Amino acid sequence: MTPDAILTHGPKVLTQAQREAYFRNGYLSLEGFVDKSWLDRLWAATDAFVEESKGLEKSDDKFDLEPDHSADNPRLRRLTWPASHHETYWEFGNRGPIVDVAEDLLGPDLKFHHSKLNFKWSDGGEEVKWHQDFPFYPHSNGSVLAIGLYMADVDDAMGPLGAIPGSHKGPIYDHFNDKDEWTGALSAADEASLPLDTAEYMAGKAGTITVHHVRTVHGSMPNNSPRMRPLFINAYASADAYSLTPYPGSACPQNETIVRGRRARWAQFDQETCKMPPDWSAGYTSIFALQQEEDASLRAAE
Ligand SMILES: O=C(O)CCC(=O)C(=O)O
Repeated sequence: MTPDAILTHGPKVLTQAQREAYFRNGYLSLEGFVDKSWLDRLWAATDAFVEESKGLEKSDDKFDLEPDHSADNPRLRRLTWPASHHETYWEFGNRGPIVDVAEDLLGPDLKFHHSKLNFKWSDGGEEVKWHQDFPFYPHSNGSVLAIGLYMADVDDAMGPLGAIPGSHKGPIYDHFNDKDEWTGALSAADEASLPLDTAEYMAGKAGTITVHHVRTVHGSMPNNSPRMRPLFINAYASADAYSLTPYPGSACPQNETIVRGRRARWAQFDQETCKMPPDWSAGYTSIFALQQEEDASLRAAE
């Protein structure tokens, strides 16, 4: 759906200025948008998963772990597809307050795409390099976004999400290197062509949400603070934005669920080309493992 068409529908929770800022800049943050009762429920689920992860020595399709993760010193990078693992996460993604924000920015008919909980653990939790989401999950049009929830207070030392204003209106960048291997990140040359000094880092108290457009160039620095930075991300698409690839890896049954309105009878297309991502049908770990080059087999060219 186009921004003009979306703006013909009255907003649920955002002001006109916030909607326009999102369409202009490609991102938005809302301080303290999610209340404590939601955060308490999400933490109850999350604490149990951190406990469960202590029994693991290496990543699997549920937990993405830093290489030195141990029972005494758990270091999670990501809980993959939380909506598939606990009903509270899915209730939040399906009916929580962020769905109103998604509707204000995607229009009245919208689909859930996926969720993930990126921990970025204390004292060195890894960076996420500059990238766009579109090359990971290309759609027939760019009316797709991701909403991140800070489940704890996040300051500038903790690797808050950073976005480059206006970059969603620029090119769709190649996320393969010159050997045609998937890197999940922009090349050094493309980074150099961008005004990285204009990046805005969206720190915020617990309950703050970040919203970024699927084409916005975004990333985050390492977490060098003594506290972890849990960012619970849910991604949505306008109903008329049809996914061009199956969802990677193991099943995420909620993928493509209509969470507001109805299924689109017609797909809308942007007139642009985009290199397709690798075939991940045999498995996918996470952007962290890919960008840190831990599993070369996942990076092989198609
Ligand atoms: O966790 C972060 O800081 C960024 C996450 C992100 O961009 C992603 O998972 O695609």
